[in-house]
Order: sequence, then C-alpha cells, then structure tokens
Amino acid sequence: MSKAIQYQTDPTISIISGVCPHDCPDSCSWQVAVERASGRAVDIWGHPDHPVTQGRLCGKVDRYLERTYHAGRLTTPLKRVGPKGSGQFAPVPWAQALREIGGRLQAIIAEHGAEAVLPYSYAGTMGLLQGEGVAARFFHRMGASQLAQTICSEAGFEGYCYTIGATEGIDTVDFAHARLILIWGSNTLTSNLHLWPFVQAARKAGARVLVIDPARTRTADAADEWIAIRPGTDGALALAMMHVIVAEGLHDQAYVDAYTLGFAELKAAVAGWTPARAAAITGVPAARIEQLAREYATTQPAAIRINYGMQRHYGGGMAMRTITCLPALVGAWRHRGGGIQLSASGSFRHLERSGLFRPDLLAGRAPRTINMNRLGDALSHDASRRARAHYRLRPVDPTPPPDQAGPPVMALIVYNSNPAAVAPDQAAVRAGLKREDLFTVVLEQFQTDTADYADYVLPATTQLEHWDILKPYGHLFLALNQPAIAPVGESLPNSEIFRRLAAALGYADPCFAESDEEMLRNLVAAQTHPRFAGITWERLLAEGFVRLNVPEPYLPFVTGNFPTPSGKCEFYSERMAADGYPPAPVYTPPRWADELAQPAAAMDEPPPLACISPPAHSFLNSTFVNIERFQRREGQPLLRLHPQDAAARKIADGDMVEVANELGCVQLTAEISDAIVQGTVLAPGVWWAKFSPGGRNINQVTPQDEADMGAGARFYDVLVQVRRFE
Ligand SMILES: Nc1nc2c(c(=O)[nH]1)N[C@H]1C(S)=C(S)[C@@H](COP(=O)(O)OP(=O)(O)OC[C@H]3O[C@@H](n4cnc5c(=O)[nH]c(N)nc54)[C@H](O)[C@@H]3O)O[C@H]1N2
Ligand SMILES: Nc1nc2c(c(=O)[nH]1)N[C@H]1C(S)=C(S)[C@@H](COP(=O)(O)OP(=O)(O)OC[C@H]3O[C@@H](n4cnc5c(=O)[nH]c(N)nc54)[C@H](O)[C@@H]3O)O[C@H]1N2
Ligand SMILES: [Mo]
Repeated sequence: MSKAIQYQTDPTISIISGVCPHDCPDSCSWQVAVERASGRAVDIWGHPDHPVTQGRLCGKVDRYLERTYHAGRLTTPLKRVGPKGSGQFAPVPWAQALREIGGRLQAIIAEHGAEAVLPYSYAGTMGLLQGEGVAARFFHRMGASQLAQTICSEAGFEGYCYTIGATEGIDTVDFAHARLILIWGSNTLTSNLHLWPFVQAARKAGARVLVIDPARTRTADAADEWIAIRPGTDGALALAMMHVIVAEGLHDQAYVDAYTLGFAELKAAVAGWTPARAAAITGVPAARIEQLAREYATTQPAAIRINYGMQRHYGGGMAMRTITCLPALVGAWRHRGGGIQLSASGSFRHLERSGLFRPDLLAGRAPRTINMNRLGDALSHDASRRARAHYRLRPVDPTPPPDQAGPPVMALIVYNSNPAAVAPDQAAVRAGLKREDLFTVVLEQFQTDTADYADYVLPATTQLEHWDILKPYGHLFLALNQPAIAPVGESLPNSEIFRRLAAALGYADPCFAESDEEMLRNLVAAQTHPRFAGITWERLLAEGFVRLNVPEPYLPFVTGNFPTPSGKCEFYSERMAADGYPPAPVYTPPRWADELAQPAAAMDEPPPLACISPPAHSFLNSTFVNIERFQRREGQPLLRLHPQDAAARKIADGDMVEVANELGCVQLTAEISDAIVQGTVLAPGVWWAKFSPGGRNINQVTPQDEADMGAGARFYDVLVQVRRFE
C-alpha cells in the first residue's frame, strides 16, 4: 500500500503536496503527512502520480524531516559578538536586527553608492519566489551590484546554445526508447537518480549504456561499459568520433542537408582528428574510439545524457559545443529517444518573469555585474582585482580599466548559497569575508561556513514552511509547493525577509506589499506563451504539478526548427565568430594539461596530478553535510588516487595526504582505488570547511579563473601536488 493511500484513510493526518527545492534536475514532487493536532510533519514521500518522481525520493530527501527538524536549525536572528569568522553570535529580536541592518545599508549606500552592496546567491532553493523573487525586486530597487550566476553550468550552457539554440533536448521519459545511451560527464545514480528508471527500461529492451567519465562512478559500475577519459578532453573524443563518422560515410546526409548549417566546415574541422590523435589526448584507445563512433552512428535511437561534470574545465564550453553536433550529424533527432539532453531549462525559456523580478525598478540605472566565481577578487580593495571580477561573458567582452571597477564591496548579502565552502579560491574568499570593514548579512537555515563570517544571520524557512513554484531543469513539469508546517522557530521565508528589509530601507513601492500567494498567482496568470496554456493556479493547487504544453511525445528537432539564428543545427556559427570564438568545432585543451606540459622546476617529486571534485553521493553541494546520517555515510573528506599514482608517492590507503597548488592546500584521507584514471585524483565534495581537517576544503585549490564560455567555473580543471602528510 502506498503511503498516500495509507495516510488518506487516517483522520488525524492531512496530506500536503510540494516539490523538492534543491539544485538537482529531478525536482521531485512530494507529499507530506502532517499530524493535524500538533501541526508536525511526520512523513514525506515521492508523489505517486508524478511521471518522473514515480513515488520515490532520493536517499537525502527521503529523510528530509531530519533536516527540517534538525537541532542545528537557526531559529532566531543572530548578531555577531566575536571576531569576524569566529562564529560567535548572540540572538537578537527581528525588529532590532532589521533596524540595525537597514541603518548600516543606508549608511553604506550614502557613502559609497548602491553598487557597494553585492547580493550573493545561488540555488539553495530553485524556487522562483524564494530563489530570486523578492530578492530581485529588493536589489533592483536599491540599484545594488548584480550577480552573474556562473558557478555551475554557464560554459556548457553557452556551448550547447551555440550549436542547438536553447537548452532543449530529449524528454527524460523518452530515454526509455533509446537503443544506445551515452552517459557523458554525468553521475546519474547520484545527481539525477530519476532518469535511471528510464535508462533501465531501455536496457530491458536491449539498449547498451556507456559511461564516459574519468571516474568509475556508481553509474559506470551499473552500466554496460565505463569509457575512462582524462578530464577536460571530451572535445577531442567527439572530434575523432565525427572524423570516423564522416570518413566512413555513416552520417545522415538527408538530415544534415535539410537541418544543419556548415557541414563542409565541420568536415574540414574533423579531418585531422584521427582516433590515434584523440587517443593520445583522452587516454581512450584509438580502436575504442573508432568502434564507439560506428556504434553511435549506426544504432538508433541513440541518446546522449550529457551533464555539467564535463564542462567545469577551461575548454568546457567548446567541448559541449562540439559534442552537441553529434546527434544532428547522425540524424538521431529524428527518433523518439534520440538526440541529446543537457537540461530542460530551455523548454521553459518563454516563462515571463519580469512581473516577479521587476527589473523596471532599476529605473534606468545599469549597475555593474559581478562574476560570482570571482567573489575573492570582488571583495578586494585592489581595484584591478575588482575589475577582473566584472562579468565577461565572451572573449570580446573587455576587462574594464581599474578606475572603472566601481566602488569596493562594502556590504554582502548572502542567501541560498554557502560561498565560504563552495566558491573557488577559498583563501581569497575568506580573506574578503574577514575584512573588518565588510558588512555581511547571511540568510540561512543552518550555521554554515559562510554564516560564521556574518555580522547578522537571519533564520530562513525550509521548503516545508513556505510557498513556491519550481521550474525544473530535468523534466517538463512545473510544480507548486504548498507549506506543510508553520515556520520552525522565528524563521521566515526569504520573501518575507526581503520584504521586511525593504521596509527597513523605506522602500514604499506597492510590490513589497504583495503576499507570497499573490505573487505566485500573478506569475502563473502572466504567462501568455502557448507552452503555458492550461497551466493555471487552480490546477497547480489541485494537482501539484502540470506538464508544459508541448506535444507528447516531445521530439523538438525531428524536422529541424532549431532555435538558432539560422533555424538549423549550427556546425558553423556566425554568432561564435562575432563573439570571438572559432566558428567551427575545435579542441580547447584543459589548463591542467597545458600546465603539466611546462618544464618542471624541481624534479625531486613526481609530476602533479589533475584534480576533480564531483559531488559526494549523500551531499548536495554543501547541503546535507551537517546532517549526521549523511556525514556518517560519507565518513570523512577523501582523495581517491589511482594505485600507480599512490605508489609513486609512497602513499598507502588511509594515509593523510596534502593536496596543494599555488592557491592553497588541503588535507584529505587517501583512498586508493582503480576507479579513477591514472594521473587524476578525485575529492568528493563539497564538505563544509569546518568539518574538514584544518578547517579547509577542496576549494582551497580551485581557481577563480573563467572557463572559455559564459565566465563559467573551472572546478575540475586543477593541477595539484599530492604528498603524504606527516
Ligand atoms: N546527490 C547529489 N545530486 C546532485 C548534486 C550533488 O551535489 N549531490 N549537485 C546538483 C548540481 S548543483 C548539479 S550542477 C548536478 C551536477 O551533476 P552532473 O552534471 O552530473 O555533474 P557532476 O556530478 O559534477 O559530474 C558528473 C560526472 O562527471 C565526471 N567528470 C568530471 N570531469 C569530467 C570530464 O572532463 N569529462 C567527463 N566525461 N566527465 C567528467 C565526474 O567524475 C562525475 O562522475 O547535480 C545535481 N545533483
Ligand atoms: N569543488 C567543488 N565546488 C563546487 C562544486 C563541485 O562540484 N566541486 N559544485 C558547484 C556547483 S555545481 C554548484 S551549483 C555550487 C552550489 O553552491 P550553492 O548554491 O551555494 O549550494 P549549497 O552548497 O547547497 O548551499 C546552498 C545553501 O542555501 C541554503 N538554503 C536552502 N534553501 C534556502 C532558503 O530557502 N533560504 C535561505 N536563505 N537559504 C536556503 C542551504 O542551507 C545551503 O547552505 O557549488 C559549486 N562548488
Ligand atoms: Mo550545480
């Protein structure tokens, strides 16, 4: 008997439906059982009617009540009473906190201008309302610096869009129809669990599943084959695959002729990319590349699940741009279950959000935009570093001269993010957060590494306690979240906190008087694009989630209609040329490989290793790290090393090792395993620094430097020395 049915017959229980807020493609709809008498949530499970959730939650969210009712929940506003970063706070009443924060912000704006205020946020919640909803209104009204949200997906997003036009692709449920599935830079069983049943359905019908990854992940273990590749080299693999496909005439000439642009240029671009050349770069044997190309071109439908793991590299954008040429070349888009999927976010690109975010409140002002990956630089008093922190999307966007960098950041307002743990170049971030003259406010559910550096910590509600609407990036169902329980302690939704901050600053605009329900209702009502036809507030309330109004099955590019400038899949892109890129696919090597090729100064040590830090299974970025059950499951901060790399450094399993480069160093426990390509180490992330040896985590060694596209992050493009730590 399903839990829904079991509780439905229990008169002491009410069932409330909602949706998981976390940064994951699955955006699972859930149901919560609430004891009527106490108002306490007693159970949570996956929504049984949701076609992707299918009644099941992941191991983390299945235990969500442990997080919601955790003893560490912040329940009152806190004011700093010790030195910056010491984590010493005293509770204060809301009215006092708001009055004092309002006063400080006003003084900072009066002295330095509103651009001296920097909001810092990411996807702690992906809700449209508790994410950027009222926050955007607040910062637009203020004229604060804007934040380019580059920390996750930007390089790959840009690369995908150059080729295909928007992040649309295979519908998740259609993977069941594929006969060959390439899982490329994705650890599906960890970070996209709800795709797996569709992969399994395909396998039952005879599909082969191949995983292209530097690590033999649990997904690779569960698949038919692990294709081990050196990190950041995927572009070379794709170029060689296309070389073989074109050389052997295995491409779909009719699809290419009708629906693509620049086949001649593509042919020229791949001509020199023999499998042998790619093998030397990727570590994938030439014969395997050749066979993979044939298998891919001749098995239909062929699906590629590409994900963000492969684009956290200097050449990540170009690699994504290149790989996304493959499905059009072989005509995979013709078939249900054929094509590629990076994200479904582009399927929602017509969502009208200006009524919620109110960019008009900028009233003609155009504040600077700061690249969130360069928080360390942004917080610097050095104007040339601040200039570098300006968002530069493309090579043609210049770095401003230092005298145009704008004022130093004097106030930082953090919500839905934990930059002291997750942002690159942790030493630089911390040096900024430690500044005595920086005023920092953190809206949080828990006392994170970042909250430790705050002047004021404001307690925020969790998804069980507030309203929201979720726009997923892994499927096509828009979902409503209804509050199931009252706020824990004195916590408030982000929406209400920003409303009160607006009042504290004297912002009288009527938009700050709208209730959460009102804003969400208006958001739904504001949609005019046909894709949202039939999605009404009433249906969301009654059903919990509603599918986007696109055909079923949804095969976006069966007959072309790519949302590119030419309407075709662009093997050749004028837009790329204009933006400062080669217009046809090329190989852009990762920085770690370039650095490794430099002559070494001292030869008394084995050469440095490439380092990647993809998610630990039980954590979600740095969320869940403080929940005992999940911390126990992950044990301790680890470094996976190939046996040969360990032997060369006289490192034994379980040894404490130091991982270091010019940016910093971190201590981890060695885990010797052949589940990683030789020459690369893997540190599962993202541990809270305060739970790590020495109070530092792997982002001590990751760089602020941008990837090739979208000013994206380069978390997995790092060269490190690994030594036994004495
Ligand atoms: N449990 C859990 N789920 C999550 C998250 C989490 O932290 N925990 N994070 C969420 C978020 S924010 C995101 S963005 C997604 C991330 O999920 P994914 O997009 O899947 O990205 P990652 O997990 O970073 O990396 C996936 C795989 O890529 C591999 N990889 C690294 N570099 C390369 C490379 O150069 N080439 C190839 N082929 N593979 C490479 C890694 O070893 C890893 O196995 O997942 C979301 N879901
Ligand atoms: N080394 C390394 N670093 C990485 C990555 C990696 O793979 N390796 N992954 C990168 C990626 S893909 C991403 S997306 C970023 C993620 O970076 P973040 O978006 O910062 O993600 P989290 O670490 O999960 O932190 C989110 C915080 O938001 C809080 N939160 C959740 N809901 C709410 C709410 O409603 N209100 C408020 N006020 N707070 C809330 C949570 O408690 C949590 O502390 O990290 C990046 N950093
Ligand atoms: Mo992410």
